[in-house]
Amino acid sequence: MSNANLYTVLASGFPADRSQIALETPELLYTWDDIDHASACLANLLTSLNLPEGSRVAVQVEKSPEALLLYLATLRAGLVYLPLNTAYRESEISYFLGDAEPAVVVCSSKNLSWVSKAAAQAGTAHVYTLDEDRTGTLLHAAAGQSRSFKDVVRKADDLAAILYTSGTTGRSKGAMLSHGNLASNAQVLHRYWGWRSDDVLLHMLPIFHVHGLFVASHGALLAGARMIWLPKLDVEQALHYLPRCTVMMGVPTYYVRLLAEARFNRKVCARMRLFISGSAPLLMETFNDFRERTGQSILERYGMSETVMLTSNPYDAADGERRGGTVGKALPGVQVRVVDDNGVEQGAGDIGNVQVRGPNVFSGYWRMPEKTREEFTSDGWFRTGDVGRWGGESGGAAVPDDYLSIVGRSKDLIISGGYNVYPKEIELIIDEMPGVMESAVIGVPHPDFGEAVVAVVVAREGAALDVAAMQAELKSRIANFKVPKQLHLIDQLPRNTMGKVQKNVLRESYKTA
Ligand code: MLC
Ligand code: AMP
Repeated sequence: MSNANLYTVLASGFPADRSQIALETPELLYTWDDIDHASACLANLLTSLNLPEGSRVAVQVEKSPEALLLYLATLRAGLVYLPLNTAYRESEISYFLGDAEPAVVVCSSKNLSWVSKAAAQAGTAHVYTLDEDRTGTLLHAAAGQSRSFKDVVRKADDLAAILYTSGTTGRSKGAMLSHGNLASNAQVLHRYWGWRSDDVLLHMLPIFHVHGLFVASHGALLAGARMIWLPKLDVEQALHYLPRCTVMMGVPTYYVRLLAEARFNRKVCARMRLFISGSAPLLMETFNDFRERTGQSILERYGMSETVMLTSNPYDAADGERRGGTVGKALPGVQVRVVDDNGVEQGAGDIGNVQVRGPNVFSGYWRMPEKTREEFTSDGWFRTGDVGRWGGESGGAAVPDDYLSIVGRSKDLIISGGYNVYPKEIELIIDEMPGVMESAVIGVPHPDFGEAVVAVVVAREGAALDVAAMQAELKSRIANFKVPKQLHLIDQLPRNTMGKVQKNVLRESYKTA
């Protein structure tokens, strides 16, 4: 029986000469042998813990090569990887650990005191630290382990990772992705985007979400291609490394920030063959400005935590043009449909709900069978919550009928700088604050983040609210990217005849605020 372990699949693409460079940071070089040996040491450590089948390894650490190695080791050991955004605060982490009950938690040493408290409450037996300078108890514990490891045999539908995505009710859900979900998507993208072993990927994305962890890293690993591994988006560093790179991935903010730098030009991009954007809508203006500045068209694709990648603009000109304002065609093997509220498929040009099916689509939400049932149709299509259209027009020109455009969302979601923010989660916290009667959280256009979070709050009669104190309270409780950039006090929220808050009216009122 062949092994469907995702690491085994990715490693099938590593070059025969393992002394070549796999990963480069500004300070260090890691060969393919280093990736193999170091992930083996970590996998041996995890295996030595004798954890039950399906145990979760929850990780909230700064980006480093070792953080990637820990992910690969978790796959190799057949355990389930659970990445957590480094911006999450204590109450958010307590929720995730309480819900997922991981057997192992790895955190930054600066957060050890509060993370270990949350881990103890969740019944986690093993807590390690890992810092970006290759220190911490995890590497110490792994140091004596063997440098060889036989990947644990996994079936395609065995669980590989859980990715928490926030929900419209304010409660985050863990999307369960299998080895097969991730491997099939990596293989499809490998072919569709023409990955080559001589590619050099500029990797500046965080590695706790689909985009940086799966789409970018898997792409390079499966191709046996080098990654230039930077801790975060840094325009100066990008200008330094881009002339040696061939592929870059980013959320739209990455491209907005590159374009804001006059030194970003054709010469810098001379070796680049592919700029990819996703996770949030790329403005037509950014697509056009980029083409003018560099002579290259950004390839926009669309996906989500529950499904990995779903659609992509063509890479190969033979498959069609890259059309700004669209997310391209369904990827090979992925089925995408646009239906009305009764499930009837819409014709080209008509707007409807986007539903998907395929080997990449997750099996359900962790310990939420009800929620899982709600999000799938009876015939097995996953409801993305996105609203889209086949064909139609974009930028004043007709779009071919097999290109999808995302025109809105049926879920109340804000995407800020590529991070999802569910208004409900923030409204619940604001509503609990003393003196608050009610609140509404909305997204408004923002030149850098695409959308910015704004809160509109109504005070109880006679209560005087202190906006700065409310902001500070929010900052202490939730990840910084969720904290409203502005908080407005208002006498009453606009409501329709059904009593529902009219967020569209608020968005209009505060769009230039
Ligand atoms: C940072 N800040 C943000 C923010 N990121 N505010 C709103 N939205 C964001 N996304 C704020 C912080 O709160 C802080 O404010 C200040 O900016 C500086 O923080 P920073 O961390 O130094 O910011 P910076 O490094 O500039 O980060 C911006 C960014 C980053 C755009 C580079 O957010 C980023 O890398 N985003 C990528 C997200 C991503 O990978 N998404 C993929 C999801 S997967 P203060 O006031 O506290 O100082 C997915 C599926 C798919 O969606 O299809 O891919
Ligand atoms: P997440 O839950 O973090 O994985 O975010 C997934 C959501 O991001 C999708 O449901 C879309 O709403 C959005 N998204 C991803 N890619 C794009 C894109 N290219 N254009 C518009 N929205 C996108």
